Amino acid sequence: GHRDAKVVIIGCGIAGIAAAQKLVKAGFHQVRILEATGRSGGRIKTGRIGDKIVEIGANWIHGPCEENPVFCLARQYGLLDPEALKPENQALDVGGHLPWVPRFFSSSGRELNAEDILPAQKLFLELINESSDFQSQRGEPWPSVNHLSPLVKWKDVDEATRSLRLCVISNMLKVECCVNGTHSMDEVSMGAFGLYKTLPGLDCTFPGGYEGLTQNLIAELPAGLVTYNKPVRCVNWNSAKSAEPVMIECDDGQKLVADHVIVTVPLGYLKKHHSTLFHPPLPLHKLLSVQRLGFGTNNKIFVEFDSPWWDADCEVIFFVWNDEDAVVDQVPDVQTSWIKKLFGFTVLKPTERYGHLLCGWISGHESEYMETLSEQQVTDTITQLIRRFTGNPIVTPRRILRSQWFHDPWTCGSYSNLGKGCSEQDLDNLMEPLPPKGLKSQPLQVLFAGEATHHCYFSTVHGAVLTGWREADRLISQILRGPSPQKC
Ligand code: 6YU
Repeated sequence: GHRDAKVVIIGCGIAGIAAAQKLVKAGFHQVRILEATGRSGGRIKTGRIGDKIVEIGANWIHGPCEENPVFCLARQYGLLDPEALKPENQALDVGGHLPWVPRFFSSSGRELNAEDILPAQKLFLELINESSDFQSQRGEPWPSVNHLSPLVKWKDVDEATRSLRLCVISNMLKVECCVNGTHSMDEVSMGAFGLYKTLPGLDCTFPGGYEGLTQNLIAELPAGLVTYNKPVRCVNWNSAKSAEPVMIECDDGQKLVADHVIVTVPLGYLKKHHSTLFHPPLPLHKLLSVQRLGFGTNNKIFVEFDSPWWDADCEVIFFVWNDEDAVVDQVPDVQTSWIKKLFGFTVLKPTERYGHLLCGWISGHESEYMETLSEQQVTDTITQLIRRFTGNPIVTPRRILRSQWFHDPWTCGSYSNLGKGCSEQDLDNLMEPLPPKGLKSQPLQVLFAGEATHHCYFSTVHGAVLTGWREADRLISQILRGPSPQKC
């Protein structure tokens, strides 16, 4: 019957798992997942620092509400704190901006007060919101971030105050680089900014780890459906004779045959390996979109202390460099000053669960360079940084733990963004199955899911889930319908 079709899913991240779940539920019994590594979850990855559970990859459920499939699954599996389940929490709409209690420290070793910060924050939010409303056809709102400073008027303040506020704006740009997973805000399309949609609900975490989600989903799949340590080297599809099955070559030389393949490898991996991963190569329009869409690095550096040097109510700590009033989000020399890209730390709460644990955030080439340093080098630099900004000469971390997503050979970065010159069309091209349009009557051979293929929730876990379901549905509906014969 139709449900005998052989379906191979490449990648056991949340998108691959979601696709398998839907196909199995629809009665498909020849589904398998090939995963390069020895674990499932991909960029959902829970780790430990000492006895504390921390997230190496995805951190929050962005917008936990009824429309969010990750929230619904996590609730169903009983993985959330009671707080996150409250209807009030689901109704809060903060438009993606987190209402956290901040503290600001400057490189001169003093804490900044709110009056110094508020005008800069207000202006920055206006600029960002303005850009989100920007229609792509009107072009980019500013040519580069360095062009921001002349736009900033603040007439009746002295030069020192103006300079400090511009330094604060540089800090906020670095935050934005982390959120967007980009090296510089100059590299993302502000015109396309409005495509990304936020959901209501105050972002929440998984107290027992994000991997609880993937493990619960895997446990519901038939045993043995996932093959681990099985990297796929090449997908041999056939543009001409698409009625023939696809042949998949693995790194270990094994060859597998499938009627349909769902590719869920990260966009970063695709950018690097598309020429060897597909035979024949991807159609040109698809290839150009793979190249145009952005995929950047955002890493975390967890730092644990014996006792806190921050206030009990503090939720986020920003580090403002005094010499950045030219408005910059990149450092002049990566090797000597990569640490300037780290915008600061979020405080892990509640303290009873995490102790005195901070999470530092760093994006871009500076972050990629940080990955190449030893843990001791990173620890030393972080220690110097904190001592300088707090003016406390003896504060010493107990230990650190950092992520290294750029050098992860199966990810090659953190998550996707819309690069300059990107449009919705690029997302359409990326998710378009093979054989491409024009051969519509042919059976689907290769389908594309994964975080980067979602129209408005790219770069998120819920986006990835929805793309796995979407491609499973695409296959189910075509198979049940049968390849539509050419109508005359
Ligand atoms: C979210 C969050 N979060 C932080 C960090 C990271 C990400 N995300 P996978 O990669 O999981 O799976 C692919 C599999 O394929 C994998 O297992 C590979 O091993 C395998 N593979 C590769 N090659 C293969 C081969 N050849 N053969 C076989 N197998 C192969 N998302 O919702 N909340 O807090 C964060 C964060 C440090 C790295 C995140 C977050 C992103 C998610 O982790 C990610 O989207 C999904 O897990 C991807 O699942 P997948 O299945 O597609 O791929 C305005 C505007 C701006 C827009 N952005 C704003 C939103 C902010 C996004 N924020 C993220 C922030 C954090 C902190």
